[in-house]
Amino acid sequence: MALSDATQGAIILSVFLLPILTYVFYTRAPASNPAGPLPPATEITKLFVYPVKSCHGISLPSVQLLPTGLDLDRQWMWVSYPDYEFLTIRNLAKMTLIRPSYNPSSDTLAITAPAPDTIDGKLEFSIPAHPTKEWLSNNTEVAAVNIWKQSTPAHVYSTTLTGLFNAFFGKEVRLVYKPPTSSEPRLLRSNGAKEILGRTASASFPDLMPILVGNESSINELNSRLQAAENLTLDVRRFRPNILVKGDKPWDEDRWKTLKIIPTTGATAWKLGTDTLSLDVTQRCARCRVPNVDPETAEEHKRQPWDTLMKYRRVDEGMKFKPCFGMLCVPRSGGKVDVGMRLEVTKVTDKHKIIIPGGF
Ligand SMILES: *[C@@H]1O[C@H](CO)[C@@H](O)[C@H](O)[C@H]1NC(C)=O
Ligand SMILES: *[C@@H]1O[C@H](CO)[C@@H](O)[C@H](O)[C@H]1NC(C)=O
Ligand SMILES: *[C@H]1O[C@H](CO)[C@@H](O)[C@H](O)[C@H]1NC(C)=O
Repeated sequence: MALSDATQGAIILSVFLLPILTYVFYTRAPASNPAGPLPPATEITKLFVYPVKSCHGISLPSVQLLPTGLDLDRQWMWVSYPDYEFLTIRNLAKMTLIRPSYNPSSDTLAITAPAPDTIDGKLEFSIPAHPTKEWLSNNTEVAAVNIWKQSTPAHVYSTTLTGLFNAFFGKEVRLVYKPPTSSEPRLLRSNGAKEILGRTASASFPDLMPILVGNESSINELNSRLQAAENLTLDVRRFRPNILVKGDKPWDEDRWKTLKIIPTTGATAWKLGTDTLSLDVTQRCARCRVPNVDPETAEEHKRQPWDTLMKYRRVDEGMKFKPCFGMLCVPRSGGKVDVGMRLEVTKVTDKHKIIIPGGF
């Protein structure tokens, strides 16, 4: 009996095609991840630190990645006196006019601000960027300071150094310092809390996490919208990133889960046994209106980029009423990071969701 065409077709299908289809089904690994395939490797184009919280940033060609973030980043902060409550650019836009500069040969930070009631007068003082215990005991006193309803001990600088800045703020203030290694660390909360992150991690004075990674392609995409709407181009520094990467696909960072930085040969990582620096991406960075402030002039734009971001960047389920820009990270291992190093996304996820900590 001759086989019908249909039967022959069925035999061919089951003998040849089915095993192939089964093989293809089980080996299409990227498509089985709902967050999609890993993006191609990219490159670090800028490194920024903001030594004094809420003040102007510094771009560096190279910096140490510590367990608490980039060295010199937000280790200092201004507080009110006598209640030691943190001061922030959120309600004091002019804080961005306070400019730190770093002198590597003397390892000092010079802090300047415009002197009030002068044309170009400056207030200035200089402090060690990596103070010794002895210097700290000579020039500071320890007190508990408050940041986002968290109390943490810090070194309060003598007003013989910082007193001139009372005039800039128009009230009594103090500069405080929390070293990257502390016997009483400020523990991370939110998505960086131990029960979420899986380990204990801390930072000096960032709002939430030690590191903000930003992607140039995303600021470019935002700028193309702002350009079309209001002939406006914003500098990425308004978003205060620490590590800026190049990229081709805007907003791809929304799904990043772990990152790896490939050091130049000869560099050593602080986590022995690894030759890479790695970061856990804990969450998206929900934004307030601080990016509306021009970091050079302290002028606040009435609408942008807030209005535009609100239209299309409310992308996090945990914080639906704020737009997101950039990804917050906690270092897993560290060492020297240079501009030009390769950055790889090693894991992606579709499960990012901001946990709002108490006090915010
Ligand atoms: C600390 O003060 C002592 C006593 O005045 C002085 O001898 C010492 O040089 C100071 N050390 C530093 C690092 O400033
Ligand atoms: C856009 O802004 C630039 C820089 O501020 C200005 O020179 C130019 O004339 C503006 N163009 C339009 C169409 O308003
Ligand atoms: C940013 O960088 C990545 C590098 O992995 C690139 O592939 C991606 O398309 C870029 N865009 C964003 C924002 O992710």
